[in-house]
Amino acid sequence: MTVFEERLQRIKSEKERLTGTRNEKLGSGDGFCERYKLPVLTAAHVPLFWEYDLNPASNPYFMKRFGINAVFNAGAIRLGGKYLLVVRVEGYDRKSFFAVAESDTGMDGFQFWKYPLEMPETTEPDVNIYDMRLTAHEDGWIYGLFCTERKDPAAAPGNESQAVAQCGIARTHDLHTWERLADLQTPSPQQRNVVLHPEFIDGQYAFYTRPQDSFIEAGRGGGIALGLAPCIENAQITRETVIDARKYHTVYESKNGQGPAPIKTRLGWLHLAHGVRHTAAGLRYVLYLFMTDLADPAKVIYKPAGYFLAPEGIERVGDVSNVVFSNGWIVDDNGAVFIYYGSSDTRLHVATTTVERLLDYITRTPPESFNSLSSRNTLSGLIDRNLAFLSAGHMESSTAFNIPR
Ligand code: M1P
Repeated sequence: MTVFEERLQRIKSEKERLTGTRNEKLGSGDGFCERYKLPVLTAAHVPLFWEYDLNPASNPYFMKRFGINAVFNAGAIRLGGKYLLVVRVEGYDRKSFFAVAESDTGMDGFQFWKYPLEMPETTEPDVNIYDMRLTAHEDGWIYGLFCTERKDPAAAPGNESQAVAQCGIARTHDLHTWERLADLQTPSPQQRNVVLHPEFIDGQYAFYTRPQDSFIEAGRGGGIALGLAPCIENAQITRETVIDARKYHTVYESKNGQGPAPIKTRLGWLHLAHGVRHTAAGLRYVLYLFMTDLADPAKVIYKPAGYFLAPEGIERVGDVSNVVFSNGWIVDDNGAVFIYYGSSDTRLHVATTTVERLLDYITRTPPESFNSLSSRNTLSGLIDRNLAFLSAGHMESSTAFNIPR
């Protein structure tokens, strides 16, 4: 057997095993959602015919000719009975592009479409594009908003890192054919994590933005803001109102960003977001939830303290370690929710829950109290109520809970 034949056979069967493996729920967790043993997509899931030249004459060693480094942060939508993800795929060359993967279950069996997605450009070509948020808007289009990154024209000579991030906008009906619109204009010098609200507000298109001073740091900016634009074709926001600000000593102290488009529920708009804080080991990204008023989407009405989902186990390690990031979720007709999240800018996972469970979480988890004493008192309140409940004989025997005297 030639090197080509041996490697082809081995890699082919590894891929078949990977895509054919069913996912399994992990242990009891915290009750907010179920997490799964396997990522739903990794770099190893891309089709063989993307990375390898299949002709033994031009690829005798069966080498990769276009290596894929990572597959992560995905926009998500349910369409034609399928769970569809618009995934951020990053090559060995560091460039990201989008590719659609579909599954019948939403938890496993994701298969990439034949070609990566072809995103048209504006007159100012993108250098790097990533993190698409999909919104099925009430105007009838499906919008994909994403980050478009270009070198900062104001960068000093020799500075090859200074970049400008802005919000690219494209629309489609089927995820196959895309119409690119002008990039969003806002008063902020940088924009990432921009998301289109699914309904008009005051007859205008509504965007969640993240005003930001520089490419990485929020600077004087930061916080999740809401801004309105009269049209989408040349969308321009003149005022960004911060609705969920950064705050000292919280999990979103350094910066935060809207995740996918919010879900409309009977109690309010349910938002998933990421919060970032500095640690001695670098930045730590976690996911949190908050809810805004149906009548006034700029008003936060519930916001549990702390994180909803933080990186665990293997999720903590990758190209940018200690990161979970979500820009896609799907709600089924039966209220099941599929949350897709990237870990450490390397792979993509799913967590499942239901709208009712999230409403319970958001309304019954204590809000942030901003200092240790109040936090300790919140916990004491729960202990008091539990002990009173047990001593009233509502549960078998308090000894079963190992309560010290
Ligand atoms: O590397 C972590 C994340 O960093 C960015 O998010 P933010 O703008 O909030 O810092 C994005 O590049 C995101 O893709 C990435 O996962």
